[in-house]
Amino acid sequence: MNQEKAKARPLVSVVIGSDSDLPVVAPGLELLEDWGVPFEVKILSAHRTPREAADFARTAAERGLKVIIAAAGMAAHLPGVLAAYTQLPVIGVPIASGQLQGVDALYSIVQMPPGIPVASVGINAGRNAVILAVQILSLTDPTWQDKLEMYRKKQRETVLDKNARLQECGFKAYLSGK
Ligand code: RP5
Repeated sequence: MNQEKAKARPLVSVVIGSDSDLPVVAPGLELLEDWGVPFEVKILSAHRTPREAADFARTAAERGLKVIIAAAGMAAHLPGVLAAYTQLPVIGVPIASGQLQGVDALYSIVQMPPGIPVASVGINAGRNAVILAVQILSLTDPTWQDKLEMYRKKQRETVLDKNARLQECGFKAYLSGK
């Protein structure tokens, strides 16, 4: 089963600008693994490996990919450069790094010129990028709808449990963990 999964053609590509971004996207990668979504993760830089980044994006659709998640920090041009070379949806994840801690990357990712859009999630919000990517996949494959529904159900139960505990013990005991 695991070997079959390993052979499956990736539907989602998670591209990071540097290996220093990997810890930030790791929770999202775990979610993809848990849900059994075929994915790949690559290090490609808009500035340090521009040719390889362009080649990746040019051939992404023909390799069967459906969505690209691109995470980068600082002058985060990676999502925009990839979007320039493909018509696949690109979701950008601004990474908190450098002196501006992700505000630079956020502005860089959201302020695409008209005609070449990139969807942006919040700073370091790799998990949200993955959920959005799977929502896109679910438009054409109901397999993923079940995973998304389960995830929402679990979130709902967690919040309701917390609220029940808060009502029962009051805010001071809740805060002290008693
Ligand atoms: C960006 O510059 C990367 O995405 C990373 O967030 C940041 C710093 O890169 P390293 O110097 O850690 O490789 O291109």
